[in-house]
Amino acid sequence: SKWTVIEAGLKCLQGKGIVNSISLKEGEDKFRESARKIMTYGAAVVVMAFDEQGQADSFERRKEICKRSYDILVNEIDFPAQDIIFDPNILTVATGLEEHNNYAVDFINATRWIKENLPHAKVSGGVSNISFSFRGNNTVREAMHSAFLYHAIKAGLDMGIVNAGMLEVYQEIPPELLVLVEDVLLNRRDDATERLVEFADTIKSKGKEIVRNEEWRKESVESRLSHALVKGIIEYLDADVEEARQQYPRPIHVIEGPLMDGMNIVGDLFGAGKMFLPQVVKSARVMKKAVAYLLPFIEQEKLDNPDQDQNSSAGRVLMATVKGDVHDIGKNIVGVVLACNNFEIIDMGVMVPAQDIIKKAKEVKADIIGLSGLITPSLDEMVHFAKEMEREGFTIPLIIGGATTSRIHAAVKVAPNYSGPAIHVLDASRSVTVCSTLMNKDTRDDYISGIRAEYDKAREAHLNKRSDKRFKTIQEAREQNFKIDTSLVAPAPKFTGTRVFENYPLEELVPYIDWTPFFQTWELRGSYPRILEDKVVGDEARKLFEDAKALLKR
Ligand code: B12
Repeated sequence: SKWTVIEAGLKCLQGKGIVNSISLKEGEDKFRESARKIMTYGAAVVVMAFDEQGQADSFERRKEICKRSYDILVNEIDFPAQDIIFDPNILTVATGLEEHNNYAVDFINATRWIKENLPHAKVSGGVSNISFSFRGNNTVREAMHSAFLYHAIKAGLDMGIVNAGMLEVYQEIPPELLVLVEDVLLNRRDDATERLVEFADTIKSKGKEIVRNEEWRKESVESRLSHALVKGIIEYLDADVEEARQQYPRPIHVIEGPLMDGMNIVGDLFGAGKMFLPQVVKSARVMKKAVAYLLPFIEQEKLDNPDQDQNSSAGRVLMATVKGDVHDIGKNIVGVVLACNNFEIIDMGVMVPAQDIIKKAKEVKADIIGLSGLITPSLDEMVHFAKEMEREGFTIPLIIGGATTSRIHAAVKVAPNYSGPAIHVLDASRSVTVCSTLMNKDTRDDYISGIRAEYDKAREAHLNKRSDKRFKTIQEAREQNFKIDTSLVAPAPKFTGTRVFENYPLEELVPYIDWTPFFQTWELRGSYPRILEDKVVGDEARKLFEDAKALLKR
């Protein structure tokens, strides 16, 4: 950490830098001095859990050093707490030394402690250290990295340095290996290291390539495509996509079917913290390559289709992913599907500022503007875009889509800001019907007024739901706090453990059912039993409730 080099770097940076790293190794004065300089450049800082006595290697030492560093930074020199990233040392486990056995657990607990006790501070770590004992055995190392990340992220780890090529999908770690790895990481048994070393020896000599399990190649083409997407494997992609293309009636069906199904699995695993960003990037690449393979066939299909008049476009759709958002797989698919249906697509790509889209729409005389967005900030950007369309006097339809958008967002937030039609479209296949209906003079007006009526109702239901909530003042809430009657002694349970009821009359359970999730599943908003009296959905809720009870009696 040569300060002159760091400073030269900070001077050249356009964005916000992160200095990696400072610590209390050389005492508090040096620590303060470096931190003050870093603050002058507006950079963030990685603080190693290191002090005058050396590196923290227990939970207590990690806590002590991080707390001391935090107090100096935040309370003494006013360093912004959100710019502090602690690195509480990921140290190698399974070394054979007993005192190393709890290293991963200590790191995870320290992470949790930092997130709970040092407000706004972040936590990072160098992940591959954890598996250093298994150098040369990538199968074990990859499993260790993923399992470690899985648990550390749950405890609050914000970032980690990891070789993206050395990560297994948590879900895909063979169960036998996962147990052994987690035994080591979570220090679950005394012989955990020996057992993992023993297992590692059985696969060591084979090396990564040879041990790669190729069983998945024997499965159906749909499963193979899913597997390739989840694991980011490009090797067999063209052959598999070709096989699927020959099996499915139309090339577009391969996108809408197995490829979309595979991406949904990726989405679920990512959402559950079982896949990590670098892996999702690989999946995205596989998806793009598969779509690229199919495109010429889709084009050819259009040329071969004698019923379609190639010269007259069904309409000109300007598509873009909104400013700040990089997701484009969904937008591209919608573009392809619409193009297959004779729409002319002008795709502006990703992260497109509202003003650029507006300018382009005027220039190309777009019939419809299609916005895509998948992250929460995109929802506001879409609202902003609707306002801009209004300000610029547009009347053409605005269609919006992407995983985080919804009908209710379109109805409550977007539509009220634009006097033209603003419509949420759930997926690519629906985009064709929506765009075709909008472009057809005979169906357009009825469709738009139908959507407006539907959105008015949705907005009303939404407002109704909100006005249901009457909040107490903080004073009232405090007066209602839970009063503990300390004189009461909890009775001892009659038994502890599990009791199995073989023949139990299930109707006795019915009064205990929490019906609220049931109504939610049917998209009727409100809590049971109040929902039965709700002004908007009460009638439907009561009917549904009667049906459900009748079903239970059968
Ligand atoms: C792949 C992916 C990525 C890839 C994107 C690659 C690419 N070129 O697109 C990468 C790895 C780059 C990425 C990055 C990030 N991602 Co991401 N990503 C995903 C993931 C797993 C799949 C998205 C996808 O492609 N789905 C498949 C397509 C086909 O579905 P779709 O986009 O919904 O499109 C369909 C419909 O919605 C509709 N549609 C879509 N657009 C449009 C437009 C119109 C006009 C119409 C009519 C219809 C329509 O039709 C499509 C086909 O039917 C999702 C999870 C998920 N469940 O969606 C997360 C997800 C969207 N990502 C998420 C996050 C948080 C991020 C990051 C912030 C992560 C990070 N920490 O850096 C960054 C964002 C960076 C940024 N500024 O945008 C979150 C968003 C959460 C939120 N509410 O904000 C999600 C939901 C994951 C999660 N559960 O946490 N991501």
